Amino acid sequence: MFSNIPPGISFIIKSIPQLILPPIIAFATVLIDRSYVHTNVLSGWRVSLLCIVSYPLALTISVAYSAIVKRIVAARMGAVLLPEPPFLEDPTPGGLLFLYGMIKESRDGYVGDGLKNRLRSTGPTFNMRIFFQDRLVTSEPNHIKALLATQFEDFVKGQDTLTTMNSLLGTGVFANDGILWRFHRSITRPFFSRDRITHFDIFDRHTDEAIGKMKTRFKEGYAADFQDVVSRFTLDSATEFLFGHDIGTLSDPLPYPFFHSSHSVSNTSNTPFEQTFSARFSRSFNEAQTSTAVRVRFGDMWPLRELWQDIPKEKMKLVHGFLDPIIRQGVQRSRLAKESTAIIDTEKEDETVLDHLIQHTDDPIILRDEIMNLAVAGRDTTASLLTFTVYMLSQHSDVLNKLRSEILSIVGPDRRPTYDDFREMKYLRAVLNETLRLYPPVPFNMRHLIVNCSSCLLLIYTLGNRINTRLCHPSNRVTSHSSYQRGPGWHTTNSNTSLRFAYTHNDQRCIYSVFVMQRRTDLWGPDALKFDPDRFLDERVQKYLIPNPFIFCPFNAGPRICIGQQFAYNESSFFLVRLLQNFSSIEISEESQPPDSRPSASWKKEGGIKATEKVKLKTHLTMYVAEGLWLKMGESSEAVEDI
Ligand code: HEM
Ligand SMILES: *[C@@H]1O[C@H](CO)[C@@H](O)[C@H](O)[C@H]1NC(C)=O
Ligand SMILES: *[C@@H]1O[C@H](CO)[C@@H](O)[C@H](O)[C@H]1NC(C)=O
Ligand SMILES: *[C@@H]1O[C@H](CO)[C@@H](O)[C@H](O)[C@H]1NC(C)=O
Ligand SMILES: CC(=O)N[C@H]1CO[C@H](CO)[C@@H](O)[C@@H]1O
Repeated sequence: MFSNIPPGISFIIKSIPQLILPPIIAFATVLIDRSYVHTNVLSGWRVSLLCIVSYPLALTISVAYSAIVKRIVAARMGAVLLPEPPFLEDPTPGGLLFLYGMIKESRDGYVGDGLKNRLRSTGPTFNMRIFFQDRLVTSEPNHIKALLATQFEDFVKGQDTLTTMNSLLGTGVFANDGILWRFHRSITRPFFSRDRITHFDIFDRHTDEAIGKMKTRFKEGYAADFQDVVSRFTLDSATEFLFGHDIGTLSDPLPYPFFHSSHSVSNTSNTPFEQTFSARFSRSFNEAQTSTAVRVRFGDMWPLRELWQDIPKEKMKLVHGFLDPIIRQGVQRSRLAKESTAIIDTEKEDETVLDHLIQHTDDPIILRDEIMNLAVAGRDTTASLLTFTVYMLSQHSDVLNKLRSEILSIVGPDRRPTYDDFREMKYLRAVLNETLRLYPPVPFNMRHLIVNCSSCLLLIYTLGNRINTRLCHPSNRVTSHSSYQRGPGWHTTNSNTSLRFAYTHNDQRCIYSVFVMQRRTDLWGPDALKFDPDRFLDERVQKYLIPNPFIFCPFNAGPRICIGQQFAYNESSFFLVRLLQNFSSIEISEESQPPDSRPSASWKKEGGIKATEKVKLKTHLTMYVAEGLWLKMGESSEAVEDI
């Protein structure tokens, strides 16, 4: 019913009760007061003052009330509240100081520092209250395991996610829960689990185009924005395998560094390049995603930023306009095929994802949404992995040389790589894994805790120095702690185990950060902040990863684990092999890095990985390099290849 009303307006309509209730109650109180106490000084300004004061008063009362209720319920269950950062860290009401810090961090701070600093005073799982709303924040592998796998049913994407993402993704696998999610996942997944050699043809063509473009640019003596190149590569590849038409963004000219006179691409005026369809397409697609990410950041309040217009929906118009005719044609083609042949040949290899989906539904909206879900899920993530991998190669020539010699010895200098090659290339996998560990493309994510009762317990107990987690419902009320030690999946406890029950409540938001977790020195060893692919191959695997597999979760885990994981490994491996067949040196071009994207001077002082960072990291839904990654590469000479 509200679908055509701008989000801001329907938000305000829904908020009317909250807006008028406090002053009405305040006014009523005064009336009662007057009739009983017979004061007749009810002047106009008093009433207005009362109405104004009624809002903070109502807020204070409701915040205090819910805090007291939580405390009582928790105490009754023998639980404590989740630790919170000390009040001194943020004495402002509603966590405004932290919110300000977050906005500042997103501008020139280092990703995740805000969380890391709080974690120091609270431990890896804590409660962060912003706008008086509780958020469980965790970077603890056992809690992430509970969230994603063992207690999957209790932690959902939730209605908020669906509403926020709807303009971008419509209905599809990404933002749905329950039966709808299961349906979307079941029609999408099989496409990724079959043998598809044709993908390699697609990768090959676009890889070659990308490498050719960069070669030309390097010959002119300029650096190229590698992040831009791989974003086009993944978009062209994705569109081709999704619906058989590549958008052709790679055929458009590459941007020049900021100091060059024809640096027209990031210039928002209507230069010819800006007018090309592929540029407009990828711009609309980017802006739709960025404006969706802004919604996520603003929490419940986002509709107020979109009073008159649904911004992502507006941006998606161009994308939909392009997709709709392609989908209509696909549906028509499949109808004709069905009419002309009595027996439907189900064994036939589906050429594209669209061909595959049409076998399950011919609803054009479902088809379009499903395609968009895959495009959003697969494009920037893979571009991010490639960008950070090559960034790391530019900083670690030893790794670059080792990877190159693996490529030359297994694939050789010019053969096209195959899947069997990738299976043999242990070091390549390790390089990708190490990049995914330090620079996970999806650094932060969120779930909502839902339970079919008004309150529930997140049981946190420590075993030695590990923290473990179990969610339990109040129906099995805590009478004695020992009753929890016998159930399935429980570690046997001993005397140095202390049990602590932390209370959480229905619809609590739970933020988890694989970025923070995958950089923890207590989980990965003292050298956790060092980029070292060998940690996935030497004794450190046995020591850290094998006993505790949830410390590495770049694709998440459990029933919602990334559908495209193998596809992404295939695509990135292919691109990297081809890249290193053509180039033997990679250098970051610091002078081409736009001034805004250079790391803040203060990072140097703070040491660790931050001190050696050459670029500024940013994150919307995925992580990326601010203003692009500007590189120069040296072509591999014949002499080097002659081994
Ligand atoms: C390096 C590349 C990639 C990374 C790091 C990555 C990471 C992730 C993560 C963390 C999730 C979980 C999101 C959540 O549940 O909130 C996810 C889900 C998903 N990914 Fe990927 N992804 C990558 C590439 C791809 C590709 C190439 C595709 C498809 C072409 C893809 C398709 C999907 C889909 C459809 C989901 C939703 C699954 C569901 O909710 O059931 N991903 N991915
Ligand atoms: C964009 O290009 C126009 C001319 O086409 C120029 O006047 C303007 O200064 C440029 N803006 C930026 C930000 O480079
Ligand atoms: C990389 O990580 C994946 C996913 O966890 C794992 O299956 C694979 O064995 C790892 N490869 C290497 C070489 O570490
Ligand atoms: C990766 O490539 C191999 C070889 O073509 C294929 O068997 C496998 O299905 C691919 N995986 C995905 C998810 O594309
Ligand atoms: C664009 C370009 O020059 N690509 C080359 C990269 O290397 C492979 C293998 O030597 C060649 O086949 C490509 O032509």
